[in-house]
Amino acid sequence: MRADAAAVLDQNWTGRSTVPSRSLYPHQWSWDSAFIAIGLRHVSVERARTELESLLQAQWADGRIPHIAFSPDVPRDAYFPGPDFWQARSAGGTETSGIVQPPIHALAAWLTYQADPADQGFLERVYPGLVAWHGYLRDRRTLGDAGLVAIVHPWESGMDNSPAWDSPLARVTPAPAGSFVRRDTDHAAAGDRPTDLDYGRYVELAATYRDHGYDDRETPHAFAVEDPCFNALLICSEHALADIAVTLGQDPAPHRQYAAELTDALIERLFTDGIFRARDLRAGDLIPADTVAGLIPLAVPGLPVADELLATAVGPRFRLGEARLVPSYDLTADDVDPDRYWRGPSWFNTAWLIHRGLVQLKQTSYADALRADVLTLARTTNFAEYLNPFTGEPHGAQSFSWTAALALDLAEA
Ligand code: 2M8
Repeated sequence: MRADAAAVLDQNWTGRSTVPSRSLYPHQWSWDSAFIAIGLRHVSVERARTELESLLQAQWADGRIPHIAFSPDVPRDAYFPGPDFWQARSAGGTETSGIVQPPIHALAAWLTYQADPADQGFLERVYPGLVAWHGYLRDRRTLGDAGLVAIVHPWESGMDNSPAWDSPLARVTPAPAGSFVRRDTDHAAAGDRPTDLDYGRYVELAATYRDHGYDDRETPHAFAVEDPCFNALLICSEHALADIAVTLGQDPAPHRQYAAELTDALIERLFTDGIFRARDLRAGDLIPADTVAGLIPLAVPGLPVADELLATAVGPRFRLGEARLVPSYDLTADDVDPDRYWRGPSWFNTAWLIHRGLVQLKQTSYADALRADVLTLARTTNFAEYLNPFTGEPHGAQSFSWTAALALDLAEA
């Protein structure tokens, strides 16, 4: 499995970063690169560093790390929405998208550094960009009044088609179906992917942001949501920034302080019924859908409600220990769909994050079982993008980079 996983990462390596999939996602994606670096460090720490540093070259002057850095070597229409749709460039001139993805990069940088602690130069190079990234989120994306950061597009959650986004998305008038051409359904079964209606809404939200110059003060942001996964990963990454600061002889206190404030706000604002739920800032209430995003705070160090959250993970909604990996959506929900994108299937990145939480909580038997399932399924699915949580049947892309990388990481654990 290790050799095959390393071969997937080799096939998908472009010379300075790794594409998630040669067919479906032929550019550099933000949180994919972070997950990829976490596994790549076991193959080549030099490549893992390059993966993260190339992503930081796509960072904007305002600190945001865009969700896609486009490759000039790929046809401009290979992926939709491509560079001609977004019309955006980084400070260094890379063509990019204008939205973001969950901030797991500082944690990835810290883990990459630990693979070769002799190279403090890497931390010195990435620390300022990572601080600026979190600064963008804190200063421009604290859209509610509780201190949590908000996402302004479903793609920013990384869980694009989550049932949690159905109600806030329903308020968005979709772009007309004929006004754009999807590319994803050229490479993946239409029944596994979001519907055309949802795509029309994604396009409308992104076009509105673009037409306001990606300015968070000017854009009306019809979709504005406090997502538990996004905020939990920001907390994990603030702890990582504190560790990096200590290593570099700088003051970790502001990072620990922000992490503590976010943790308090996460519990105060989003914890209910044994799980974290997303808050719709436009409607002003919690979104009732229970998704795997609500379990990701298990990875937050010292989470005071970890026991209750673990009980939910092993209960009927997610069946940790019985289901394959961890389903993306409540298995008792009427509209759970075990095959459709983020509406039931299991992903390897969420399993990796929950495994990390279980290890921190010293839940060894659950952690070991989940790790074994990741290692088995990575091999039997040919490193699938996602899979059916009842049968393990693969869906989406194969030879998918973060699946290979995170299986490799757990193989080393
Ligand atoms: C998926 O998202 C992209 C848009 O960013 C898409 O559907 O076209 C998600 O699974 C996301 O989490 C992931 O980063 C991306 C690339 O693997 O694909």
